[in-house]
Amino acid sequence: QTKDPMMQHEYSGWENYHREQWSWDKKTRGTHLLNCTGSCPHFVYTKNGVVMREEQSKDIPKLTGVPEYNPRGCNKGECAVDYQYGPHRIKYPLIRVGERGEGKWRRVSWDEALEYIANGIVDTIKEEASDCISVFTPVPAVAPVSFAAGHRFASLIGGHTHTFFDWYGDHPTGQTQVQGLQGDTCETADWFNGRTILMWGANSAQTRIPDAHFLQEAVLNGSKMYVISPDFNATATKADVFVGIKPGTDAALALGMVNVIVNENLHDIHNLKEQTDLPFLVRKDTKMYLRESDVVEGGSDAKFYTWDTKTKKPVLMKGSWGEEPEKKAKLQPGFMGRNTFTFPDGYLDLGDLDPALEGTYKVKLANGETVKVQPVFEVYKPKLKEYTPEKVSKITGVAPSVITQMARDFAKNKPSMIITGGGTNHWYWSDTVLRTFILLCAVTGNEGYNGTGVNHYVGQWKPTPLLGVVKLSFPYSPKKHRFCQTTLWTYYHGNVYDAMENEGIDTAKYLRESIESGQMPLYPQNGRDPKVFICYRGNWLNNAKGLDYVLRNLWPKMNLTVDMNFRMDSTALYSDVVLPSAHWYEKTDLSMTEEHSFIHMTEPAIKPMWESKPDWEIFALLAKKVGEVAKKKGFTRYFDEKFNIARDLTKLYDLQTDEGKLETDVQACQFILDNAPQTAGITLDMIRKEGPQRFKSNWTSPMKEGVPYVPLQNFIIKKKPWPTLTGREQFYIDHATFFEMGVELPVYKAPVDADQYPLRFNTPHSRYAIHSTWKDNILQLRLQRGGPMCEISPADAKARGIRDNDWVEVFNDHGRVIVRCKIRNGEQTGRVSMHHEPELYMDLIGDGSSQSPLPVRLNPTALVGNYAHLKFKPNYYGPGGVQRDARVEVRRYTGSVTV
Ligand code: MGD
Ligand code: MD1
Ligand code: SF4
Repeated sequence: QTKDPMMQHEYSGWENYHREQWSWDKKTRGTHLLNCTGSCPHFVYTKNGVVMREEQSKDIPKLTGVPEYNPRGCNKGECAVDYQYGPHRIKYPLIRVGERGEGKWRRVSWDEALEYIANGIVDTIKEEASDCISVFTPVPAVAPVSFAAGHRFASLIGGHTHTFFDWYGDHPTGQTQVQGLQGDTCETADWFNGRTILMWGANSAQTRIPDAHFLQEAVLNGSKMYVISPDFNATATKADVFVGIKPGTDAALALGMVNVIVNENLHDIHNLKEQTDLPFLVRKDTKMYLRESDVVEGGSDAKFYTWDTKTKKPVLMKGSWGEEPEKKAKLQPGFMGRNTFTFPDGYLDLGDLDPALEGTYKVKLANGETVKVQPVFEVYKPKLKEYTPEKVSKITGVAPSVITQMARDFAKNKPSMIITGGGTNHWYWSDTVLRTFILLCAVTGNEGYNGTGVNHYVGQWKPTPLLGVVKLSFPYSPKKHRFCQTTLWTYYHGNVYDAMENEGIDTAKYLRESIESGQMPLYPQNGRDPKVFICYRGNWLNNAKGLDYVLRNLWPKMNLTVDMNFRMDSTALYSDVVLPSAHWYEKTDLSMTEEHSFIHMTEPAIKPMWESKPDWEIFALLAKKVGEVAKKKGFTRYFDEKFNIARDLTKLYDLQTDEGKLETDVQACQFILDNAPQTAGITLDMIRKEGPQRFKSNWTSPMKEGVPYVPLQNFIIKKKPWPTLTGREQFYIDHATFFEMGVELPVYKAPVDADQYPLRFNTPHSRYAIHSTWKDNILQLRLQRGGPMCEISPADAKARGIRDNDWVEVFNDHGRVIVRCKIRNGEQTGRVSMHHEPELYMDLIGDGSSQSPLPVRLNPTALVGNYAHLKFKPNYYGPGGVQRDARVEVRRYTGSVTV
């Protein structure tokens, strides 16, 4: 027997090196505060004041009957510490000395930098107006305290802040149209409960890394997963069936499935009658809903009828917009079109009523006229009949047998769910796509129960304790705050050419109507230009569609651009002043996501490095400096007529910190927890000691102990009205713009072909970066080709004489970007994808990013703001950033590049 020669060895000196690596003198809580949808709790280990490593905390409480969330993390998060110590770190305040984007800086003191910014702010208020000042900072679910810092500041000076959920293309516009909600989804543990799972336009194995295991576990447990995507993506490798669809044709596929389901009588008639507007009557003469005001003198124009098959009479449906709950709703939650939660349970119950879904009836109007009316379903039937599997197959490229099988599985092998993502949500007509997905669920009764629903995880959009975040962000109330709709702002001030005339759509006309009638807000008002732009926690120039228009037309309008960051990203590079922000392991903040139902925190493992400071502190210091500069300039007070507020800049610091009660980020965290019912009773200390805490309540369903959260139970199970015009899931929208666009009902609209180029341009999310973050991380770069690239099919490459790894130019009339080319078998012919795009600072050629060939395209349906639940509220309704509807050409690039 051989003896281990090392047995007797005493570890000392260098041999102890690795063992020492695994020891620490401090362990703190940490997470990564960016829009990755993960929100993974970590522990951070520190020794002698140096952060050694991070590791998943593995202490999310377990739910019952489903696999656990632990451990949660991804390849990027485990490199977070690199941004503390890496070469990217911004160490000191900087003021630009060269041209914007040139990268020439002067190191300055905090005092000088703040004075520079404060001068710009005070001069702008004095010479222009406070609404010329913009603050862009996204996603309150991630770091709500940092988020609130800039919103609070903007609120107090009368500036405006930007929407982001819509601008990022993440807002589920179709869900707001049908359900009157900003959105709500099941937490990902519930994926395990789906028996039929349609992974539709999302690539969870790559973009929901901490949660992808639930899908594989579901499949192992007998569930059937379809992956519907044009490319054979990472998630498709785990699918039972891969459905290779033509880009942008998903609505046709969904309607083909509905067609099969209805033809085979697999539809859930009770659900349609009780929960949807499909039995509501529509006038044949005007195509408008039959309203009480049509039938009764002095009747409401927001109460609607159905045809009762028992009494053979039109009967008013309960719960519509024209009805007030007995107990009046005090609060209007930001995620709902109206507050219907104070209606009693069971309000939508049909009782003896049997609404007709089909037929044509006659109704006598108040003016004595008799008109023909039909239920919405009857109006819809001829359209639905067009979507035969054979016809849909021609549009989508999916075989009729697959469409039929998928439809049967979805209707019969229940519970069934759709998981959807950017692949279907980033299109011009993504609203109609989502309406068809919701229809599929409503038609089969797959909503409101575990394992069901259309689940949309595009963006980390859900700050569950919303009230606390709102109170911290808007001290005068959100009603006294200027919210700027970012897509519209960029389109308008960037003077973007969208080429939509080629599609017969006059965007300018709809835009003018929307702005002039106050349906969508445009800031600054009174024809002024934006002058000051403060950006932090977001890389606006990297996520800006229409980048070339932005740099050419919008950016030069700014007298002052400021970025606060711990790394030099594209926006920082093009700024006048850059302020060093503390890293996630150097400050206190909270984190949450729609992907799970827990709140947790990050806290300082070490003090902010170099001269960096937490965002909360930076805005407090800026508030103080603005007060000082205002005094020096003798301009301290102004009257904000819009909100009737007398503003005094010398009081700004006291207001920003609420007289010292909100001086630190720790106080601000606790303020949020204390001021929302979902987190009442939870303290920061509890999170620190016990780990992530489950929300006490939630948005559209109750929380049940041990059970994964699913949304919509207040409507489906408790039968309260939906927050829409009709009080139901509303598929018919009788608004002029919807008629003009031909989308009063959910139909298939072909992707936009306004650009006369052969290839569709797809810009999905990368496995090796979270948006622009980590694109520059050496370890992530080593896991791939090491730089920006696009991917095309072998056939497209061959046709263009392109070899693997060639430099290519991806271009159209809007702009170009130059990257290397990867030839990928899994890519569909006719499309080019770019997962890894260059940032402006990567400077390969010196111009362009993936946003250069993408104009900003506003869909007129999202400019509507005068239709009951379709109205502007920040991140609730407004035009989205359309980033898939562009066509490009790719050709070899033979000029010189700097690598
Ligand atoms: P994408 O990656 O844009 O969306 O991530 P996802 O929701 O997964 O696209 C998903 C798939 O849809 C791709 O395979 C794409 O080719 C396909 N697709 C494209 N066009 C179509 C189409 O017309 N029809 C169908 N059916 N499929 C199509 C985005 C999500 O990821 C978001 S929004 C955020 S905020 C997070 N970002 C992020 C990240 O940047 N990096 C990583 N690693 N994870 C992330 N998670 C989140
Ligand atoms: P964002 O994140 O927020 O700028 O971009 C998100 C955006 O890309 C999103 S969510 C979507 S879905 C979108 N997708 C998309 C697409 O698929 N295709 C196309 N063509 N366009 C698209 N457009 C949008 P990013 O890039 O990670 O930048 C975050 C920056 O914030 C810094 N940072 C911090 N800064 C401060 N002050 N404090 C912090 O705590 C902090 N944490 C991160 C970070 O360094 C980075 O520069
Ligand atoms: Fe961090 Fe997000 Fe990755 Fe989770 S998914 S480890 S929070 S970067």
